[in-house]
Amino acid sequence: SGPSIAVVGVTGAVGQEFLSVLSDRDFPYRSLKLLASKRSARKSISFQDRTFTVQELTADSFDDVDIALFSAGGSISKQFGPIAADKGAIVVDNSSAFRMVDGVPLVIPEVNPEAMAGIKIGNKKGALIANPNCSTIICLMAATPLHRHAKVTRMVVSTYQAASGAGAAAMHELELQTREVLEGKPPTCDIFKQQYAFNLFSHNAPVLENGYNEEEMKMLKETRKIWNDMNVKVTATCIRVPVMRAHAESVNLQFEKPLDEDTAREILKTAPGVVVIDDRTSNRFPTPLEVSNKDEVAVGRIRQDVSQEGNHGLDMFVCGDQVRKGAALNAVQIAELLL
Ligand code: 11C
Repeated sequence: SGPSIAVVGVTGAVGQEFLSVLSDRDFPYRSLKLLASKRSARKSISFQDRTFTVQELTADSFDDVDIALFSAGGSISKQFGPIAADKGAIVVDNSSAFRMVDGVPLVIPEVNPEAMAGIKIGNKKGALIANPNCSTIICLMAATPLHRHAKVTRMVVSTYQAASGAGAAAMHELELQTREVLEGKPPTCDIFKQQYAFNLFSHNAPVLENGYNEEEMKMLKETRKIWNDMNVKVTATCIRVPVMRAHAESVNLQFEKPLDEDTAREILKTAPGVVVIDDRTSNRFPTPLEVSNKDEVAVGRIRQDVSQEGNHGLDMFVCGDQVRKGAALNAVQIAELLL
């Protein structure tokens, strides 16, 4: 029993993680369809003691699908998302295709589940729901509980983003380059134009006319939509670092009301999906490695921003698994809200 599910882009890094998360959380389903491009069709995938054959994604793939989890890139979502929704499916889309479209909820279940009110399995008309960008999800998991308490007026973020954000091929390139550099060979630069191993560089998203790259502007626009606050000021600098699958972010917050660091730490300790690692004595704070393959976002370095008067500012350091909470887990949690 349960809904009929389709996974679109099942052979990608996030597609594979959808399956792990569905299994880990014992997500109930009556049928499961695994969809991918023609190139991957007919591949076998084992899932929960059964072998599934990947089917080619076509306009006919969505007859009798209740929930479709999409992670196959923006152009596939734009082409097939509306087709699936017209056939009655609720599409949870991991791409940026519909995030800023009016009427499409942009949801982090711990933050704004109310945005998807009224969307139900069994409604004749399907719907599109967008999964936010991974950097936005990881940042807002920690910033929102504090925002609810003292209202954030300005947020300054610097990211340290993992290879997984650019897909399985980028993860492979990081591993390959690391070996090559250690062996004194020239590094293979197929995915990124510059050396990645033992280096870091500005995020690979296109740079816009205002000097920000698209990843940085996503953090600004998506935060405003998720918090339903068009006045919150956000600025970000996004950097790709040679880490495999978890993003780290330095977050500086300015509040309307005063908020001291002890209260902030207590708020974060009880925040859903958040763990606090903040031990100044032993210099133990979150690392991308220890949150890898974990569901929770870790936060530490929680401290008063001394540049702001009257406890109106805080700094913190946040780490979260990009593939899991930054993508697949968040999407499956959205699907859980539909059950
Ligand atoms: C990264 N956040 O880490 C990106 C990848 O809008 O979903 C995902 C881009 C997006 O590189």
